[in-house]
Amino acid sequence: DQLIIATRNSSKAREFREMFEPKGITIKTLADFPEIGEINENGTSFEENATIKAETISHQTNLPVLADDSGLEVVALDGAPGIHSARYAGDHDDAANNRKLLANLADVPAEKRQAAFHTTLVLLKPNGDKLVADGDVQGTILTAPRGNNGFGYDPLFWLADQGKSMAELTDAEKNAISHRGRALRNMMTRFDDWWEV
Ligand code: ITT
Repeated sequence: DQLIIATRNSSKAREFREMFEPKGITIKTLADFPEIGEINENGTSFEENATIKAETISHQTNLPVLADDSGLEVVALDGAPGIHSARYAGDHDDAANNRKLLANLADVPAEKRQAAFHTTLVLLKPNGDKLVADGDVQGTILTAPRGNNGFGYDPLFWLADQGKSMAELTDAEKNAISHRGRALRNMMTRFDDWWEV
């Protein structure tokens, strides 16, 4: 059995691989399909964007596809960067995105820096059968980066319960509490029945 993970983000791909390979499913990523070009994620929600990615790739490969659309929602910024998280500062540049986030929150005090990571997963078969799952994790935005693991906004995302930033967690620790881990476990409760039919 094969499943394409619809991502060019190698950190995301690694987080997913750890969940599916134990089921005997062969994971492919977009790195295995260089002919698939840039996908225009022009939807207005996480689910729409994940569905656009999954449909485009499933049509081109005739294989089942799992697409993830995720992002950071900051309360004091009315939910920004949200679906624009990857290109918040223009290009897809994590360091520039983090600098812009810190600058936009410069005057926001500690008690008003609540944020959440969100993931919507869309799993799509070539016949159009679709499975959707969501996951969130709550935290606050630091005033300076901490930690070197993870990716994206992880160094700025503080987890009070852990006493660590998301970038100070190992992959396994992050999977256990993250938006993506939660969405994936939510999906997995329905996956086996869905996959067999
Ligand atoms: P693909 O579309 O190829 O999967 P991407 O990185 O562009 O890769 P998204 O469109 O879902 O993925 O954008 C998500 C952005 O949100 C990502 O670039 C990060 O900046 C941020 N993000 C998502 N999940 C994150 C996580 O677990 N930790 C830190 N930042 C995250």
